[in-house]
Amino acid sequence: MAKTATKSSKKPAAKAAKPGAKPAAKAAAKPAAKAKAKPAKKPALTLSMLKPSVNNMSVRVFARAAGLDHSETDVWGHTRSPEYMARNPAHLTPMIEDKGLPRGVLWESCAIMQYLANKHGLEKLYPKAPAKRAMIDSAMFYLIGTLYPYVARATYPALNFPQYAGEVGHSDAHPDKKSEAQKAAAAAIAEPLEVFHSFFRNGKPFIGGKNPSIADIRLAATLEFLAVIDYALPKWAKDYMAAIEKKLGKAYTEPAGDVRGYIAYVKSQANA
Ligand SMILES: N[C@@H](CCC(=O)N[C@@H](CS)C(=O)NCC(=O)O)C(=O)O
Repeated sequence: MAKTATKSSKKPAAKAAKPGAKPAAKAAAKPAAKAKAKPAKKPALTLSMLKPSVNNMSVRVFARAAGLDHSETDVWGHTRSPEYMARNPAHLTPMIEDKGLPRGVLWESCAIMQYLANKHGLEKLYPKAPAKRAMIDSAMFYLIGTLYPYVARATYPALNFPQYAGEVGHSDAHPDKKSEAQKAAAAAIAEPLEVFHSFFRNGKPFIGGKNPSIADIRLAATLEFLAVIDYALPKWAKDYMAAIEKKLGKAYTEPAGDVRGYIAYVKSQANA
């Protein structure tokens, strides 16, 4: 698996050793080829991300599972800075910067996974055959367009995330009204969730078949948020998430740990 370098956008990158600096005695004794070894090259692919976010978790899991050499920059508190907005007027994460992109950057988690899977020929994660690929695309669009808005409305208040303009949670409505809306959104999750199970998985271990696809990564990551409201996931969903974690191993658990850590933190604050 490729190494992932993570840095915070607050901290400047560590200074490289000055050219011409005296080599240490040991290094000086070594053959010239070794002493002149070039410093590791910065990966060409960089990911700007927020650790508590499942939109970001999706791409972070994907990049690790695909073994892509990349670096991560934590942009917490910086997405609306003039520098970030100049590159990404939508001020969103995840965002990648990759050579060859017409505008230099790309955001939207699913588009990022599709692009990188296309670019690197990752057929196991994103099948090439049009009909199979269409099912993965359909599952991801359904997730972003239908499931995720319910998940956001149900969990963002508990996560202390800002809610979307025009919704009850964003308004100055009475707390009872907000709670009612949050409960309605939580209740609405069951139907699309079942669609992923009965229609998209259709008896297979994953939407992608025997192996998790980018749609599976996107779905499992999304379901992580539900722990913040102690949502009672159906047994199949718990088993499904465990199966993805088992298949992907550290590629999944490492980014999931950031989301889970944030959820544990907000829960401990709420109970304090
Ligand atoms: N549909 C997008 C959602 C991206 C999104 O909502 N990103 C949020 C974090 S969860 C963000 O970066 N917000 C920072 C901001 O708006 O300033 C995706 O899947 O990538």
